[in-house]
Amino acid sequence: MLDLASLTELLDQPRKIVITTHHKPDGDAMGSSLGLYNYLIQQGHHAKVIAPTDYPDFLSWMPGNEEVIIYTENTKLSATLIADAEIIFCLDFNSLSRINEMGVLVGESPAYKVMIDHHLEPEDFDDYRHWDINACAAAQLVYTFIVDQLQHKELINKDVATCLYTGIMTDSASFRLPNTTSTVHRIAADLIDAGANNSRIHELIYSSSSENRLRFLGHCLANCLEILPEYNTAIIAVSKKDIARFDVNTGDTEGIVNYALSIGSVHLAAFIVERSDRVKLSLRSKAEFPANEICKKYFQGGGHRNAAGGQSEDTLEATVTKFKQILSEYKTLLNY
Ligand SMILES: [Mn+2]
Repeated sequence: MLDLASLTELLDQPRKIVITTHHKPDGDAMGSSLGLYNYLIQQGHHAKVIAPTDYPDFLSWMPGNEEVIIYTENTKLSATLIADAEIIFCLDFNSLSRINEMGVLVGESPAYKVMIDHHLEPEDFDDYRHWDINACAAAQLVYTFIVDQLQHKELINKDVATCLYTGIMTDSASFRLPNTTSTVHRIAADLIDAGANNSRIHELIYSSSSENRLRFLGHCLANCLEILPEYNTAIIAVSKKDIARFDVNTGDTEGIVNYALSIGSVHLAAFIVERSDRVKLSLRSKAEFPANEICKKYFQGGGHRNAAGGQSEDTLEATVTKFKQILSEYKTLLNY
């Protein structure tokens, strides 16, 4: 691993830079990427954000969004940019498998790779690393990278601030998760001072549902929610048929699991959805319960303690049954 000080030197001159993030980007993935992008272009760098896949409309308003390249829609251009890059920033992920086929291209590129991330157990593909699992968002680490490492607080302009605020807000579940420290609030305050309109950002992210999405949410809560009182656990299981019936789009399922977790007695919530090729699980937990452990051990996934994801090649019914059986192993931990 190289010293970040030499990266600071590298960035003294305009460079060809690619910024990428994990597939199916969320608010932190796009917020951290575009935050860094809006910083780098002020320094005269030739920077491009390449997202491995598309992302929902409620994330498509951030400054610089119109310049984002979607890999699956522009494979040739993306491959050229990655091969020609001098520096590739890898934000909000730490394993090349998280960027699908792009992982091979990034791995083969002669560019310096910079990991800015807050997930557990980073893979060893990077040359530079700004990594902290205690950070609530990759956007928080982009902030500290710009301010503490590069000493460019004055370059946190309105565009940078808007993107970074969005990343921090979404990944901390609106400043609610246990990793929302006083430092995070101070950074958020700095970003507001730099021009981020916090109220407007909340509105753009959380109050931009489509009618379909809201009706789908209603269906999930009324018809698909199951509570297991002995495990303080709630499950929302959704079939392919439901997805088709409500014309559910990318991002429409995001956050639904949090409604299940909002029940006072629920310590663990699972959103289990049947997709075309596999079943996906999204887990959220309160306090110390390790949602990521279940995903890692049983569902080829992982994540953070309070927010994790996984998948299964079984049917929806079989996956739900397996999940319920696993809960007995965690009964004591769930009954705190
Ligand atoms: Mn993140």
